[in-house]
Amino acid sequence: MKTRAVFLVALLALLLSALPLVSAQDAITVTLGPVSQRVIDRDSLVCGANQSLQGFGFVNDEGQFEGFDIDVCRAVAAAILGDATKVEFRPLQAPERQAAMQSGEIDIMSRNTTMTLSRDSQWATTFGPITFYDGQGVIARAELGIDSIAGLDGGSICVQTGTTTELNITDYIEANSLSIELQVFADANATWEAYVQGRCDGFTTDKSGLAAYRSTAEDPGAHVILPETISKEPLAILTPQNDPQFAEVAAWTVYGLIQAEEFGITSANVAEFLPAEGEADDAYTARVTPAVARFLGQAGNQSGNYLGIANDYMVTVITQVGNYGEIYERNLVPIGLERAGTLNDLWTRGGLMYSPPFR
Ligand SMILES: N[C@@H](CCC(=O)N[C@@H](CS)C(=O)NCC(=O)O)C(=O)O
Repeated sequence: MKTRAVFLVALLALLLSALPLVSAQDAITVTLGPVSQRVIDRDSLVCGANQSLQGFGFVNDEGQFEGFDIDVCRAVAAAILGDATKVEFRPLQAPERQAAMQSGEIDIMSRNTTMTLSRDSQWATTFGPITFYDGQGVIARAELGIDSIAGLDGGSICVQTGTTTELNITDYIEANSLSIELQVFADANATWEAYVQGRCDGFTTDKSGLAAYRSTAEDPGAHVILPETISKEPLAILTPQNDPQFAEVAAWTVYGLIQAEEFGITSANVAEFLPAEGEADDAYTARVTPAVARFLGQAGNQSGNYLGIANDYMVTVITQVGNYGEIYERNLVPIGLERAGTLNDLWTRGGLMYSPPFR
C-alpha cells in the first residue's frame, strides 16, 4: 500500500514537471481565422456600409464615407491593421445585406442593422456588440396636427422593404386595428422622397433614421417625429460566422471604445495614459491604475495578444478614431440625437453602454 502511494506521488511529480509553467507574461499563440488572414493579406478591411444615412453612413461632399457606423469600421481596421484608413467601404442597400454577408464578399458589416434571431441564425453571421440602441418610430407632416400614430388611421405610410421596419409596422397596424396603407419601396432615399413629395402621410424607420432624414429636409420643423417607439432595434456589427477569432477582434474593439470612454481616455489625452520616458512599470501602473495598464497593453500586461493582434491595439484605435463618446459626439449630435439620459449613454450614467472587463 505504502509503495503504491510513493509511486503515485512520484508519478504526479513527473507529470507536473512535464507541464509548461503558465504565467501572464508567457507568449500567447493565437491562430488567425480566414477573415483575419485575408484582411491582413490584402492590407485592407472590406466593410459593408450604408452610403445614404446622415450621421451613420453616408458619402460626404468630399466623396468620403463618413458616420458613426463608418468610424466603427475604421476602429476595427486600426485594431487589426494598425491604420484606420485601410478600409474599403462596400455600399449596401437594406435588401442586399443578407447576400453580402452570405457570399463572403465583406469582412464586416457596420450598417444600422438590427440584431434579430432570424438574421443571427440565417445570415451565416455572428452579431457583435450592440453599438446603438434604437427603436422604430414614425414621422409625419406637422401640418396634419397629429400627435400619435393612430392619427394616421385612414392614411398611408412610406416604408423601405427588406428591413425590420416593414415587418414591425405591419404588426403594429394589425395589433392596433388601424387602417393604414403601406407604400413599399426598395430604395431608402426613394422612400423618403415619396413621403416628402406627399405620396404618403407618414414615413417610418428607426428613430435614428428619422432624425437623420429630418436633418436633410428643407424645413426640418415641417415634420414631427411621433412619440411612440414601436420596436426594439438594437443595431450591431456583423462578421462572417466562419471566423470566431476575427469576431472577437471586432467585438473587443467595440468594447474597447466603450471602455476607453469609461476610463476617460480620449484621442486627445491617450498619451497621458502611457508610460512616460524612463517611468518604471510599478510607478506607471500605480499612476494610471492596473486596469488601465492592462487595457492599453502596457507594463507587461497582455491585451491584444489574447486576440492575435498588436498588444497595444487600443492605443492605436483611440489615437486614430477616439472613444465611443467622441464617435457619438462627432457624428450623431449634429443630426440632433442627444445622448444624455438615453440607452446609449454609459452604464455609469444610467445607459446600457457597458464593456466586460479587459483582463
Ligand atoms: N435597422 C433596420 C432598418 C435598417 C435600414 O436599412 N434602414 C433604412 C432607413 S433608415 C436605411 O438605412 N436605408 C438606407 C439604404 O438602404 O440605403 C434593419 O436592420 O432592418
